[in-house]
Amino acid sequence: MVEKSQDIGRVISRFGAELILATYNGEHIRCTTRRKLDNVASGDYVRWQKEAQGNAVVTAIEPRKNVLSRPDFRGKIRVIAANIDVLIVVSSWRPEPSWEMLDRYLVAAEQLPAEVIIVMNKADLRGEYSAAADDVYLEEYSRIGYQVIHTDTKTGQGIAEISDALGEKTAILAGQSGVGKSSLIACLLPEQSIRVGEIGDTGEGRHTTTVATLYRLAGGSLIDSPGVRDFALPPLNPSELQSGYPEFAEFAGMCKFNNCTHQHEPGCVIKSAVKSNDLPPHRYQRYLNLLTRQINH
Ligand SMILES: Nc1nc2c(ncn2[C@@H]2O[C@H](COP(=O)(O)OP(=O)(O)OP(=O)(O)O)[C@@H](O)[C@H]2O)c(=O)[nH]1
Ligand SMILES: [Mg+2]
Ligand SMILES: [Zn+2]
Repeated sequence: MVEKSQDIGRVISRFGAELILATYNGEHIRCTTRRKLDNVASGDYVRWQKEAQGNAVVTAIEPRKNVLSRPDFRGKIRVIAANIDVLIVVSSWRPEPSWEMLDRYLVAAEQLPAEVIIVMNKADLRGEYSAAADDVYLEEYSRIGYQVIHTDTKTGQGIAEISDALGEKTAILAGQSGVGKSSLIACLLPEQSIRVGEIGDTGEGRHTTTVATLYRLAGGSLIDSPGVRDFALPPLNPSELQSGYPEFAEFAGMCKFNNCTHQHEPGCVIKSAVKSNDLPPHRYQRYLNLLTRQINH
């Protein structure tokens, strides 16, 4: 926790060289940044001061707990937000869920590190749009201990469960465009006007939210982030990747080879546990896909 001090503020959102900052007493002010603070992001704690001309300027970023980043379309790493306690990965039934992308977010959460909540929004569309296999995939996440919350922003189903889970923490909503991240914030903060977008005929979102923005809840903070088409992980070695699979933990050190990647190695307890259904098979299959892709990159 950063101490409350008059010259420390928290970044609400960033537009190029300009920031909106919440001061220690909750007032929002507009600030400029010095060029060297290029990667300052929503959620950062920063030092700021008033200049002689009356404008406010940020002079330094306080040490960070972590940063959530992703490569942009040119492959350059962009910081999305900083100081994240909880990563809320939001999926919906339309646009349809990508379980592989969800797994990649769960691996990213482990690297931050941050706690995870899996939100399945648009519960009202589940009957119409979900496939039988989806129930099986979804059940695997609960089985290995992830908190899964089903929400419907029209009726408010599941919303209280999210705020209960947040407490005084800082959380970020991440996921595909159009799954309803901003709608969830609008539900949690009915007095704020928050822009939500339509989805197209194909069920794809339209990238309505363009900058990450931090909102204050009763106790904690919640950051809305721009929807993605895909979420790629930075390069990771096999053991970093495996740490994103908490279900493997109870078998740690039990494979014949201590650098076992749980693919084709003899004496692999993970492979045996999948065979005997002591580990969820679809998660394991996607782990193998992801491992192959991470190593070939
Ligand atoms: N049926 C249904 N539609 C919902 C629900 N929640 C949100 N939507 C709709 O989904 C569409 C997209 O919602 P947004 O909140 O803008 O989605 P987003 O994830 O913030 O999208 P980006 O900002 O593009 O990343 C809107 O048309 C919402 O009305 C829900 O619980 N049920
Ligand atoms: Mg949005
Ligand atoms: Zn193994």
